[in-house]
Amino acid sequence: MSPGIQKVEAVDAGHAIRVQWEDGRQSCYPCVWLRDSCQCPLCFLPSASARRLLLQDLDVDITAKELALAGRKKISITWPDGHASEYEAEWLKKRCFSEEARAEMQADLFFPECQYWGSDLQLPKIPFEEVMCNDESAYKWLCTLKKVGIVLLTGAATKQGELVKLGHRIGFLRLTFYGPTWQVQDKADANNVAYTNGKLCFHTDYPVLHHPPGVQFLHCIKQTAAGGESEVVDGFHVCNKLKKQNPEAYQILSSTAVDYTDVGVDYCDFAVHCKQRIIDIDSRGQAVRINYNNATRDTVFDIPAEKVRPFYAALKEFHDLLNSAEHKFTYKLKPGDIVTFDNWRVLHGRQSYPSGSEVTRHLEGAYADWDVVMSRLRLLRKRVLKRD
Ligand code: OGA
Ligand code: NM2
Ligand code: ZN
Ligand code: ZN
Repeated sequence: MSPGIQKVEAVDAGHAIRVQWEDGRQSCYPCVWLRDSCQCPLCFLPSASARRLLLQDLDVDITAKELALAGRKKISITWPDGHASEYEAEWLKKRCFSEEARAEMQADLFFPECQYWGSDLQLPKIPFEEVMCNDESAYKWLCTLKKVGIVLLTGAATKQGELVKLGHRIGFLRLTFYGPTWQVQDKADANNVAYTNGKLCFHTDYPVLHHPPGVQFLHCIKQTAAGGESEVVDGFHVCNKLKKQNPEAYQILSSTAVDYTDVGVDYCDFAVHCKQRIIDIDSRGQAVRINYNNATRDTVFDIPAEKVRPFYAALKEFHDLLNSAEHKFTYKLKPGDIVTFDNWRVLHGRQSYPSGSEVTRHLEGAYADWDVVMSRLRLLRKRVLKRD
């Protein structure tokens, strides 16, 4: 329950109002924002939770003509053209513009909590069946996936189709040129290095797409006796280390646009090209997405010749940190395991395994977008914690 309102008054030459709360705090709201956020049926469509008001009808310099407090829980504003707006105390409190209140709201919306890990990772595990039929378990799964970046679901059937079910559980899967789901096996004339028996160094999937898949699922249907171990590393944790230890390498990898290419046929024919920085950073220089697959990094390299060697030197530094014993976690998938991980954060790889005439190893893979996963996470939280 938010506190009641003690007093409202106009400030900033009428361009804003100040609310005095009963707990002694105060909040300021610009009039242009208040008018823009009017919740009346003319300005807002509740069935879509969306604004109907058009920007052309908004006066940036608007001031309130009349201001009234209705019983401590609501304020009413009459605008110069006679339009009337009402705002609930609780609604206003959540939208307070103070740095503290904004940080709280952003944390509530985006689940920013992040637990870094290295070789000491305690791989979180949840039974597949629980995630499928129990909302608390599904909530725990997605919360942990967001926070830790990796969760192992156990006990799925050892046949294709389990990831389609998981896709329905969250909403829908991300279709790519490799199909709605895809089969990781040693294939003749492989159209991707993943479809061989070779070692895969740490990579994120699909940096050749401008919006790489945010979440990846790998379902182990069959596992080889020798080799085929999985490796994962916390890319954000390693980026923090690189930034400290070698700021120049970090600067190069977070600013150089690298060409990626993927050409072939699978779900349909494709010729995909893209430029990505290997380390995408936010305005504070913090890594927010790793875009790195050495296999699809193009031989076309759109930088001046003198910058090429420094780039490779920086990439080697990153590679060495990723592969240091301190940072990487090794495990082996068992049939029925589904590893789910943040493909923007966690780099993954596998050891090579012997080739043969029969299929000795088979993973089914699929992708989802973070928007879809986060949407399900918010809805599950609402239901599990009975919030609104
Ligand atoms: C892939 C991949 C891992 C594995 O298909 O992109 O990383 O264990 N596979 O085969
Ligand atoms: N597969 C596994 O970036 C990549 O090419 C990742 C994608 C073939 C769907 C591999
Ligand atoms: Zn209105
Ligand atoms: Zn991969």
